Amino acid sequence: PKAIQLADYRAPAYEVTDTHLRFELHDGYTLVHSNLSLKQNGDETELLLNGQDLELISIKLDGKLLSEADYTTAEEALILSGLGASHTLEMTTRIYPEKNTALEGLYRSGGMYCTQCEAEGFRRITYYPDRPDVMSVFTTEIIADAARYPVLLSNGNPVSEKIEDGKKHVVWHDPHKKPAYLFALVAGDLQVRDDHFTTCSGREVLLRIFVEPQNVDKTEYALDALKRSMRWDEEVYGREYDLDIFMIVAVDDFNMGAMENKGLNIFNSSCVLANPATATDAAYQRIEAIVAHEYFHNWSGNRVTCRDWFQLSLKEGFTVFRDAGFSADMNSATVKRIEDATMLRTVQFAEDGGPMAHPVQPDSYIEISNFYTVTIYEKGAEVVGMLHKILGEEGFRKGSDLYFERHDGQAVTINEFVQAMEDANDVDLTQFRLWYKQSGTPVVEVLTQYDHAAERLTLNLRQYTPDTPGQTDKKPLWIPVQLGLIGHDGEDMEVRPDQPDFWTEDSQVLHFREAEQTFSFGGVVEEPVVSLFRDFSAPVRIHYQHSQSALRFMLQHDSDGFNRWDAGQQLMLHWIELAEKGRFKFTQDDIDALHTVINDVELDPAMVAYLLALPSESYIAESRPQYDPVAIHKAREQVMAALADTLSDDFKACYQRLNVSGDYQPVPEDMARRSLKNLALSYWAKADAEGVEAARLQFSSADNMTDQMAALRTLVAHGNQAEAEQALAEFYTQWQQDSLVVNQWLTVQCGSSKLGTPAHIRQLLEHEAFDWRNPNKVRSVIGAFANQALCHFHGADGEGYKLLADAVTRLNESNPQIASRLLTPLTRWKRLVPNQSQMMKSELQRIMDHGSLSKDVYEVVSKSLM
Ligand code: HT7
Ligand code: ZN
Repeated sequence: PKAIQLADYRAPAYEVTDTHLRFELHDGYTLVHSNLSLKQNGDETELLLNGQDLELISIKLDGKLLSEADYTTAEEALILSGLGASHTLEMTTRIYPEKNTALEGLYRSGGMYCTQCEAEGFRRITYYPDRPDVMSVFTTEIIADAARYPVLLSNGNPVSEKIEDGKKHVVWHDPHKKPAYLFALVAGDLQVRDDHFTTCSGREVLLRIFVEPQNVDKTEYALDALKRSMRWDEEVYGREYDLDIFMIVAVDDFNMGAMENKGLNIFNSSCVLANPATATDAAYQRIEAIVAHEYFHNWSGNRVTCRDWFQLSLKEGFTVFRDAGFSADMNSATVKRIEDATMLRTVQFAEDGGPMAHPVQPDSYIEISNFYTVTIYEKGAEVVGMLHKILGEEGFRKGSDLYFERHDGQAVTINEFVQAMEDANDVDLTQFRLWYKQSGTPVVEVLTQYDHAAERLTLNLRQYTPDTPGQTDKKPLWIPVQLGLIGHDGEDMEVRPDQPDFWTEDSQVLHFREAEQTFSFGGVVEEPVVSLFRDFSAPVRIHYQHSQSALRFMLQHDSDGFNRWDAGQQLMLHWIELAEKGRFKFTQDDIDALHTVINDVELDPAMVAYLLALPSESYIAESRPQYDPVAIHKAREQVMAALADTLSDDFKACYQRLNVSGDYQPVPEDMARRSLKNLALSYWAKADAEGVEAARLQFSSADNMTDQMAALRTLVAHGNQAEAEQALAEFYTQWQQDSLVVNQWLTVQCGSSKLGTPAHIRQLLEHEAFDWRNPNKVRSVIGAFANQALCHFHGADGEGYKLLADAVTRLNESNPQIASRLLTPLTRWKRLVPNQSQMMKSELQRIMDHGSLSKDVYEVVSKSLM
């Protein structure tokens, strides 16, 4: 397959000013009639229509039926040449949604029809210029059996509805121009929960969530999150909703989390359905974030969209930044920052260090679906976040206002986003743009020197970005370093650099812009503890050797919550390293620091839980150039046991203090309490049989899934085999009717370092609850195994790798997107210790040798083997 290059971008030859679609849904096939109004853009007279797996029944140009001689067909395209200034093109295609297992285009999930058109799914529905810079006004008619498909939905506002001869006909019209990737259609026997929202200008919007009948009691929270998102976007970004109706539909078979189709968001049911008995606090928080994310796309993505897919982060990075701001405002901002930085350091840094490393704005791809990555989304959001740090709250808002105003209704580039920020603030962001173009994780080396007599601190910073596939010799970036100096009393000292041009007082940000720069600070009366990159102010690796005592001090005193947590993580990483060398033992100072944290009742309990949680095995792995997952697992277990033993009385007391009864509420304070309570339970159970007994009791008496699932996890991790098996069996008996809960049951086992062996995974692949066609099931079993049960996935016999390669080969045929995403852990082979590394590479080669690979899998495997 051929790579697509950003440098080859050409504006479309024809616009489609109006798109009329008629869908006839029949058993076994669907007919799609389209009527397109075409208008020439420049001098080019050739129109390329994308199409994939379509049966063309008829094609008419300006009312005249065309024969095969009148057009050419290329690979997945139909080309009309010698066209004039404007035309009407009518086509009928036949498609087979029932046979569509790739879940792109129009497909069936359970008893319903639904679509997924981003990025290039629309071309599986009908021939069309399926590119984001072709924006059109859509009118959509849907015709289907009235009894089986009473609900027929598409984008925009409803226009008409009738039933004739047992068939329901519905017409929708979307007045906003949009690219085909935002098109959506749903048909099914669904129930709806309604609500209303009054916008800031006083318009009434009808809010509707459509679900299968058994799920109506799981829709309240998403609706609440939606209304809060709508209000927040008005207040924080001045963005008002623009249709009379906003709909969400829950679908069981879905490749990703959700999709922002104009006025008709389609959600993976796992990302929208929740009630206290079935959803954990983490699920509630995920739902809140994803509902917000999709809603925010209405402006950052739909009203202003991407010119081409190289600009994907224009909408995704910005929208993740926006949803992070929302979550931070709804919950604890520090905890949200810790979660985001953890994700970046574990998953995005790994991507940057692997064969698929790419810039936030890539310049080439084989399959665009492979580029819905943590780099595009999360690193993209961090880049926007750095702009926010540099411009400040007010400057950033001026920039976003200008961007939306200037580009409303357009398909634009990342450069135009940065330009709006520049123009609104009168700054030169030329150097900053490199963040979009250079791949790889920058490294910042820091040296500090304190001159007591002169009361002066010197800070020497050096930056470099390692080579990544296809990119060498990178230039210095503009790195915002949020800085604090902490005195011996634990209070922040005043920071006054001698280079005021490189300092922003409001945000306490130092602007580090050269390969090497030295900053000095006068009037520093005592040697401070230097708190660098507060609030994770840049997505970089920091090389700075804090002493152990400085880390303990920061863990207890840093006024920046993020760095407080980070200091604790650095201490823990050090303990784990010592354990691996057989030299770990707590010092009294370590114990005192941990005591202070666990007994700090003033602190947000969610924060305490994060401060006491050990870094995950993947986080530890990612902090090293090469790693041995089994050794990491053993060392981490040893430190966990020591922590649990040393503080067992504190954990017991903490658990008992926080284990209060009362109705479950998915509100931040209660979630925070539960998170610390359940962390304490887990440590207590690790240390003591009494703790396991408490978990057993909590498991059987819990009235909410957060507590039940936490207890189940604890029993699986720290109970004996019989206790774990019994709890799992009881859980399955209780929840086997609820597919989303069963997914959690699968994940607990498959991601477990106790149970997640290849043999057990193979057994679960045969279980009645497993289904290869459902991406959530595949992720719950194979994804959890390969990404969480690292000591088994990387077992010495290579069985884990073989299992993953078998799964990828199987899914390559039925669902290439999922196959390719699942592959990620194998692509990291160069970072593993030699034995493992070789076996991983052989499995990649085995996939390659399989032949007939999808573009998705081919791209990832071939780049990994380079
Ligand atoms: N913009 C949406 C992306 C998406 C997607 C991409 C490829 C294949 C399937 C997909 N489903 C959704 C999701 C989002 O970022 O909001
Ligand atoms: Zn998105």
